[in-house]
This record gives sequence, structure tokens and C-alpha cells, in this order.
Amino acid sequence: MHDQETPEALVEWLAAMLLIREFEEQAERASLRGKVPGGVHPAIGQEAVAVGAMRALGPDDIVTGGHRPHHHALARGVDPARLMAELFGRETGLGHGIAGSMHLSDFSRGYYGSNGIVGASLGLAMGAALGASMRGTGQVAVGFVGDGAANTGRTWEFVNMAVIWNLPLIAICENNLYAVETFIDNVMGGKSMVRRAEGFGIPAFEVDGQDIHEVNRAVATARERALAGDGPTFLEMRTYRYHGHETGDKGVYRTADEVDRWRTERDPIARLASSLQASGDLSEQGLTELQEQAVARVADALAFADESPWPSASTAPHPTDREGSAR
Ligand SMILES: Cc1ncc(C[n+]2csc(CCOP(=O)(O)OP(=O)(O)O)c2C)c(N)n1
Ligand SMILES: [Mg+2]
Repeated sequence: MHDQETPEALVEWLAAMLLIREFEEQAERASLRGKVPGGVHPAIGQEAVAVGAMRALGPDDIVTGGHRPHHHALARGVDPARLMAELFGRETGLGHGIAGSMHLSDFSRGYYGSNGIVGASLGLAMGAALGASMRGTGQVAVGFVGDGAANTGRTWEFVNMAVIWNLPLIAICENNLYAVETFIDNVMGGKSMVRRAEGFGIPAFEVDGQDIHEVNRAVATARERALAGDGPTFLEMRTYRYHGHETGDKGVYRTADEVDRWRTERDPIARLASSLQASGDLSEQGLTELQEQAVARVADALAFADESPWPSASTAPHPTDREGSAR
């Protein structure tokens, strides 16, 4: 346990993970009801990566993400109601209802946003790190990508530039083992993402992404290095998504047993909850209350989104678009 891991902080981390899980469950259900134009890419199972990482950052640090971004946004403190409203394509959403699930941003939270181009988020974070470095602001930039991105050229171009310019960048690869239906071990030449990263001269470490303590410490250490002027770090977080790649994916490319094993043996929420209970820092009733709070906040977010107006003609992408579409 390091300084930051007080019992109060750990309970807050747990609450943040519970909120993400409930949000993602309900967002996916709403999407199946036709409420979310374009569908969603849920990050259920990957909560510890987002919360552990964000809790190691300062308020002015910068975060970017890709097509599976809700957990990052929520962990960074983005308002769940405005996030849900964005998914629903409503005027009250983070992007006034015309950006959608993959194009979130909230600059007031240092959340410079998500986008759907696999690997591109790392370039945005690298550029933000360059800006921070040139201005001497003392900010660190964190870019989240997936294992699929680790097989695209742009990811390594950004890593290379961060190395040669010694930028305050933390590159986090959420290795959830699949890029849509492609299993990472079948497509990772050289078999090791960390070794590949090291080839570019960046310190690289594999982290158990289902252990929030390990995630937090790895990011805190990378941030200290960046702030000390020692440059970027690459972190491969081993994690897993329990649900399909996106709304409607039936997951035929993996076995139910595999999903069950990750859920029952390594679940990041269950792990933190049981260790807090074992240490006496959280009672059974306390856990129930946290779960109820998450359910209530997401229910409020759904109601807010549903009751919010569609974007006005002046902010909609095109006046002839169908009502509410967010292309
Ligand atoms: C440049 C680019 N190529 C292809 C796609 C289509 N695509 C969307 S998600 C995805 C898989 C990404 O897998 P990974 O990076 O592992 O992220 P995960 O979905 O597991 O979070 C692909 C190929 C895209 N969005 N952008
Ligand atoms: Mg993946």
C-alpha cells in the first residue's frame, strides 16, 4: 500500500468502478432499445485500468482515448448524465448530441477526448505532451489505445517521437486480448508487446490491469518519471472485456468458459471489494450502499438523457438529417 491508498481513497476507487460498470450495463441496454445512435463499445471488465490510472494523475494532466472511452471519461470525473445524453444524441450531451459515444471530450476535466481511429488517441496525447513540454506547464499526457492499435504503424510512430523528444507521455495499451474478433496471440509478431515497445527505446512494463493497486502504482511511477524530465513510459495493461466488442456482438470467437474465468477469478471490482471487506474498511451494508448509489446515479443519467431535447437545427450536423441522428 502506498501513501495514496488510504481506506477512504480505496472506497472512492471502488465507487468509481461500480459507477462505470452500472453505466456501461445500462448504456448497452439503452443501445439495444434503439436509444443510442451508432451503438456503444462497453468497457465492462476494464474498470480498474481507467480508475487506477486516473487516480494517479493531477487535475491538469491530459487524457485521450479511443472508440471504447466511457470508462476513461467517467473515471476522469465527467458527469454521467451529460455523457449519457451524448450517447442519446441530445443537446445537453458533452458534444451537444452531435458527437456521439466515440467523440467525447470535457476539457474542464483534462479529458481531451476520444475518437474512432484506432491508435490515433496516442498521437493526440503525444501532441499534447509536446505542447506541455514546450510550454513547461508540468502536465503529463496519457493516451489510451488497445491491443489492436499495437499492431498499427501510427502507434509506434507516436511512441518513437515521444522518445526522441523525451516527452511527458504515458502510453497505456489496454490489452483486452481481442481486436474485434482477432485474438492478440495470433497476430502479435515477436509475441511480446513490451519487447516491441522497448525496441523503440521506451521503458515498457506489463501490468495486471485487473489489479487497481498495480495499475495505480505503475501510472504514478510513470508520471513521476515524466515530471522529472525522464520522458515517456509504455504500459501494457492486461485486461479483459466481458461483453462483446460493441452492441450486438454475440462473441462467437471466444468461449463462455474463458469469459467466466475472467469474471469469477480476476474481476477488479470483486477483488477490491473483498480486500476492503477483509481489512474491515467496508461493511456488507457499505458495499450495498455504494452499489445502490451507482444504480441511482445511472438511473438519473438515463432519465436526464431521455428527457433532454434533441439538438437544435443550428447545432445539428445537417438540417435534413433524421431527428436525433448523430452521424
Ligand atoms: C484505423 C482504423 N482501422 C480499423 C478500424 C475498425 N476498428 C474499430 S475497433 C477495432 C478493433 C480495435 O481493437 P483494440 O485496439 O484491441 O481495442 P478494443 O476494441 O479491444 O478496445 C477496429 C479494427 C478503426 N476504427 N480505425
Ligand atoms: Mg483489444
